[in-house]
Amino acid sequence: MTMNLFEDSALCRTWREELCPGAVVLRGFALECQTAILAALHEITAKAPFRHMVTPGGFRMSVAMTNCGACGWVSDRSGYRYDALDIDSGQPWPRMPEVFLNLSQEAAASAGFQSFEPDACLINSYQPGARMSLHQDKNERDFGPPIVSISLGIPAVFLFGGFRRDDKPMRVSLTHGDVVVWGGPARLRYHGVMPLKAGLHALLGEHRVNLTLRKAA
Ligand code: MD6
Ligand code: FE
Repeated sequence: MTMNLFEDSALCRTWREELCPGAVVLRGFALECQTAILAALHEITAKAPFRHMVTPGGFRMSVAMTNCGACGWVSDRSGYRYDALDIDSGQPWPRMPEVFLNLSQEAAASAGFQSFEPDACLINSYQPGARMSLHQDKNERDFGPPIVSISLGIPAVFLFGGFRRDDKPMRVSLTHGDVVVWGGPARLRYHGVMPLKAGLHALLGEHRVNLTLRKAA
């Protein structure tokens, strides 16, 4: 009999780190389809370019954003919400590429969330200095489905906190190909991203791009 060190070698394509009940980092989970992801990303940003949205309080966000899928996350003076239309072009957001859908469903299932059906993918682009302050993701209609977060490009320090803004967050380094699945009892934890340090990635240059797939409607 041969020894198998993995519980299920077909499913175990990465190292996993549990952050807390409901949140797991799947290291390198997106690497095997990185070429398809980057090609899809170029098509999306040709139709719906990255832009710096304005917060309801009137501040320009340091992270540039776009979306794909049936709904897109937007912010302007009237608030944060999901909208079927790109408010800059008036057009529907580009469709969700198959590779985003498949990868996020595999990651969700591998973290124990079956039948994940995302309808929104928020795409964040960070340049050195860009940051995301601590927040909860709560514009979605239902907090039952998880969020799947795919990190690409130069590494970032992800802040992963508690259920109150002032709970001291853990710091988790996320790098190219890492996928975080986040749901169940962790779904409403505060989280954010430290100001991005300068770096150079072979495929993404001086950027970090993060995709978060959600079931918004
Ligand atoms: C980012 N991510 O990593 C920002 N939200 O660029 C998020 O805000 C986020 O990664 C919910 C779940 C996972 C995330
Ligand atoms: Fe978030």
